[in-house]
Amino acid sequence: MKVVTIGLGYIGLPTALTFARHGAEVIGVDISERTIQMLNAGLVPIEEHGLNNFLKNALEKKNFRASLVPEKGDVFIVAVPTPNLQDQFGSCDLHYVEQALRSILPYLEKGNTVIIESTIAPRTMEDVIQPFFEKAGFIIGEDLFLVHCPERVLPGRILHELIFNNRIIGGMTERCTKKGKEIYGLFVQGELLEASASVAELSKLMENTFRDVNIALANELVKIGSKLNIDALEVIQMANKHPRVNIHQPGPGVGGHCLAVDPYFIIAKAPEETSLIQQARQINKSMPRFVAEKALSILHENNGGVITLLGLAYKGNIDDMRESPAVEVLNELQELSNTTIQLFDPHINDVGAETLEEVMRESDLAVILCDHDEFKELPEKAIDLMNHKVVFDTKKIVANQEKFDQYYTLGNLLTESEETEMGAHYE
Ligand code: SAJ
Repeated sequence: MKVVTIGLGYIGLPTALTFARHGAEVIGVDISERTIQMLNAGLVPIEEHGLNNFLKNALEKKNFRASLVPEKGDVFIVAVPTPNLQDQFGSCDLHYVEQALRSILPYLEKGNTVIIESTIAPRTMEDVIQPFFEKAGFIIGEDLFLVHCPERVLPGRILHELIFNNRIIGGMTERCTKKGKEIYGLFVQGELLEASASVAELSKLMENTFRDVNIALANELVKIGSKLNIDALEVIQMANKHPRVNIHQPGPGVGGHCLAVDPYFIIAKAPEETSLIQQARQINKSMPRFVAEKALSILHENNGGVITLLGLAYKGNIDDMRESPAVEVLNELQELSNTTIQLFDPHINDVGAETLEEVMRESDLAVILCDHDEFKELPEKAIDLMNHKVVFDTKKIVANQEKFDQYYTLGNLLTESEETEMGAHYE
């Protein structure tokens, strides 16, 4: 089987290399010359556990090659970004997908299968993609097989989840679905779930929306706890002891290219029907401001002037800053004050300081914004260099809390003077 993958990013590259590892001949196509050069030289442009090894192996076996242009094959897999359009509701921007489809069209032959892995708005396969190929003369389900097979892997665990997750195979016809199942059957050990393309599209979007809405509930709880001086994190721990309750974890906001993007694709298609989804988005988007304000009130309590932000990625142990709430916290802090801000992220090169010692020196407050392993046990040497040993741990991951004079989380947000004030209020 010869597979041509279009897009060699966070999803396309691991997918291409997984096909190669399982015996397919794979051509990976991308519009970035740098990506192509790096890959053919054996260098992986992104951080993802195990990917280096996969690439090395595939190049040695000569069953993977990166190229700027597609070529003929049996299966074409489109895994390009689908960002939000800057319109009223942030609808799905299909222009990379359309560009990818135009690029493969000259190489398509009867009997080929085209798979869209990119996340797309509900009804896109039926209303946009099928008509595109029909216009080019193909009969879908007879001489071209068209499938939407949304990726569902978690960054940081991609190579494992590609194999073991269940996979929705949404064909335009039954024959299309059957083709899709044969193709992913090469390596997927999870269930291959048959669905229509429209069901596949909306399922994928609802998975991330489910998570977004549930995180919003946890974030709202933080605000309630902060107002009533009740530890929201402890409340979550207690409530989750109930067998049917699973409150998610609050944080400085929701980032990444999925949870912060996908719900808008549904909202844009059904604005009147999505008030809960819209409200959840608003709550999650309000968190960076909330965190920035709290950080400033802690800083002022200690008459400090220097904040250190630890972690700029959108979540722990990855190097991805897309839609990162940490960057939003930085923007909010810059808008709200002229405090000196120092930055550090051990997974992201070229931004901020090089070491924890360097970034904590003379700092009055360290704010942890993502749960990188490196922050779990902050070195005493670095803490000792701080001007005030105060930390605001928005992910509650620091194990050696006793090394700080003050330890704040999203569960205990009141500074001493706020607590005194609150006591007076209730007396
Ligand atoms: N977050 C919280 N609280 C939580 C969980 C996450 O604040 O309890 C935050 C994270 O810090 C991060 C954001 O949410 O900023 C998103 O992180 P994530 O780990 O929930 O998800 P992603 O965006 O890395 O990957 C998601 C996954 N979807 C689901 O788990 C339903 C993944 O399986 C999808 O493949 C991926 O989106 C995608 O590509 O759609």
